[in-house]
Amino acid sequence: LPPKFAQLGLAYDDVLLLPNETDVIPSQVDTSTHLTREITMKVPAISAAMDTVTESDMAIAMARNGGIGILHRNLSIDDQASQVDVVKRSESGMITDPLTVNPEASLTDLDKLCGRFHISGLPVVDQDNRLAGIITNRDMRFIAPEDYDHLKVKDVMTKEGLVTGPSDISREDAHRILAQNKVEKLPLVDVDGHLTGLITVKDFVKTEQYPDATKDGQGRLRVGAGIGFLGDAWQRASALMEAGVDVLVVDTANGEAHLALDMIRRLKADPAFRDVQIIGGNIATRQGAQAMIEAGVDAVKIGVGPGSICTTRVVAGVGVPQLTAVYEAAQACQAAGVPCIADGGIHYSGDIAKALVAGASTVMLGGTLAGCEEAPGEKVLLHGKQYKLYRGMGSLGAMAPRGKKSYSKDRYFQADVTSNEKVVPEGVEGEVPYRGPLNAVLYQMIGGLHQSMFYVGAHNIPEMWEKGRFIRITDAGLRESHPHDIVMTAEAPNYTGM
Ligand code: RVP
Repeated sequence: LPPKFAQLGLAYDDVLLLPNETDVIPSQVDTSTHLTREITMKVPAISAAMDTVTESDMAIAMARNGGIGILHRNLSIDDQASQVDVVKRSESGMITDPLTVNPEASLTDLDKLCGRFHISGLPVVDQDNRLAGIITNRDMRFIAPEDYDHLKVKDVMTKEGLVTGPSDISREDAHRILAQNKVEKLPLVDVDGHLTGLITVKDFVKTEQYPDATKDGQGRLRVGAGIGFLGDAWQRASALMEAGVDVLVVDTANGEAHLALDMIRRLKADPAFRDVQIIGGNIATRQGAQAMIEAGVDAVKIGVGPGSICTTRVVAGVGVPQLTAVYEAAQACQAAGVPCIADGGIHYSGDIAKALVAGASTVMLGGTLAGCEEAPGEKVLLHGKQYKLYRGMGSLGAMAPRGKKSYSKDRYFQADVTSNEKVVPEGVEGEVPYRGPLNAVLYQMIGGLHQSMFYVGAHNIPEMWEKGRFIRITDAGLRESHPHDIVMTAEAPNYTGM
């Protein structure tokens, strides 16, 4: 037999960071980082591609707060692509292909469109894309919803004295015109009156409100999306790319699978995907990271089995304790200049710091964010407390949903199983406490990271890699780390118990 035992694997709870001499002020640290080779972010956090974590609301909130969301793929290609569209249209410097409405459309149709994209009004254009008017909630304010069906857009839109700007207007001029005319939307038109763009006041406000937002070159929020590698995966990738996705994540439980690596190679070789960054995962060893790098990924995602809902380590007996996995994989990644993502098992803000010190550039969060307002699903009341559903993508519910198609079984290479009873789950389903809006949760998680950076003496993430050192601890050390010998009587916003 060949030698069988690798090194000892360590989890986040097995270590602590050593304090250092420091001149760092926690509020002044720089947490900016690389998501991929080409995309940078101000906050090293990513929301997981899970159907109880990231849909468009979460992706918008994550990008506004300086991170990014990866839309899950347990839904049809059209639905996933339209979620990309919702994020990309949620705010922008200038919208070059604004949503529009036809003068003949009913107010019911208009209302649906506005609801879907969370917008308050639209430019109205004729068949030739000539601006005919604008319709906003101001025009709709005194119309009873019963009348929506028989009234048309042209009956209520504003058409006189339209305030417009030229196609090549500067941001400053646009702001001035909006302010002078006290309007919220500025359609841009060419010399023949064709609509060429739209600038809205909301976007100026959002830019001030969210200075750290992760945005593309056109000022639109960035968004990622998960894809597979079997069946219609290529079609999915193409549809997402056309909708404007910034990052595709080839998402599998075993990134060393040849099919996943082939998908990455094909995407990287195709000039059509030139502007889309490709993340590959998950792997948990140095050799796994190396395979991803050789396939050409723009970032490597690390984690086999650390997820809070994951049973891979018991069902298959496979995995690597996450701190060691990150440290090992990061050695290959850093040598190749490819950022890596520590995915799963992050419970406390201190774990984010440990993942970064081990060599990661960012962390991916599932369970920590599933309780947020912006995560999909309703709140449920259990024993007088509010909870939200959280489930593994390898759980029975996600791989064999009753009466629905599962689009993500292939993450666990179970695409060919036809009977639901024959699914072998690698995850569980449950509830996590409701935690309110994402910005409050991230504030605590990233605030904790700022404190870590102060203790470590790191002004930025590369200094975390350089200066951070771990000390291994025992069970007694772990017990000592958590609150002890006290009955907690108040909930802390950043501590949920051991
Ligand atoms: P956590 O943040 O600890 O809840 O872990 C989230 C991660 O767990 C995901 O990003 C994904 O890599 C992994 N996952 C998702 N589903 C399952 C499963 O069913 N086993 N695991």
